[in-house]
Amino acid sequence: MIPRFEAGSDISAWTEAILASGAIIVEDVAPDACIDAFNADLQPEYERVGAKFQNDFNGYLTRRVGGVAEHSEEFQYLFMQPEVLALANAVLGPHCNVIQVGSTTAIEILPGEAAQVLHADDSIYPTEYFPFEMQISALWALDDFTEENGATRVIEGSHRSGQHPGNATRDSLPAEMPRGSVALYLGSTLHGGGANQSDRPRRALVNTYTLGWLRQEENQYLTLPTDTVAAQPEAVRRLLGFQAHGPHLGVWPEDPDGLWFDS
Ligand SMILES: O=C(O)CCC(=O)C(=O)O
Repeated sequence: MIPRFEAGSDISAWTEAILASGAIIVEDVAPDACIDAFNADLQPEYERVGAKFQNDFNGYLTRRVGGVAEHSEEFQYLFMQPEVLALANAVLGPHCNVIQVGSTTAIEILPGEAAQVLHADDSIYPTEYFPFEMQISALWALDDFTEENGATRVIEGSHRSGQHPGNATRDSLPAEMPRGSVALYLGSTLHGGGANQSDRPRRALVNTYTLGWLRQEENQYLTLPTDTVAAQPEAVRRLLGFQAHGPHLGVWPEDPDGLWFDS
């Protein structure tokens, strides 16, 4: 069973559980009003660009929208949720000066979509060189997640298993959870979108957080318009990657906002 927690409970217990199981669920974190507004903001974007990422891996009945900071003011809440950040910092913080976002993706799995191939998100990095976790994902349920409607499937205990489903010893489990809950899983944990056998879409937002010295999966500098970035509070800009890592990596000599030397 995927370990489950209530919002507001002890983060050190979450950290221990995610490091042991590879994934946890925290129930009922985001308020209804936030989810309603976020879904309403994203709907036109699914229509406009959602099909752009359709391929064998993402599926052809799944619509995705990237660069989510640009599309909804509610993003800030979901991106900066303090308990999620505390967990991300607890897992990744020992291996970097600062963490940063890897990608921000809204995902709508439409009825009839097949299950996604199980995978580890950190396979984009040469993880074999590093004996620690490089990223963590926070997948927000924007609808009630059920096995029938395509709840994300997770192989508990598959983290650091060599990233091949054949190396995992257990079956995948659906991360069933009420909307507003968040599934948190390590970059090395095998997981994938479930098959949607219901008659309604299943929506999610997945934000990945990575070590601050890695290249970001989604290039925020090109994805986000300058005005969008400038309008964010400093903590959001920093987490989006608009800062240096320590005194030497990613510096910007002009340093217009004081974020580019010595994070
Ligand atoms: O939509 C989901 O439930 C998971 C999607 C996912 O794991 C991915 O595309 O990396």
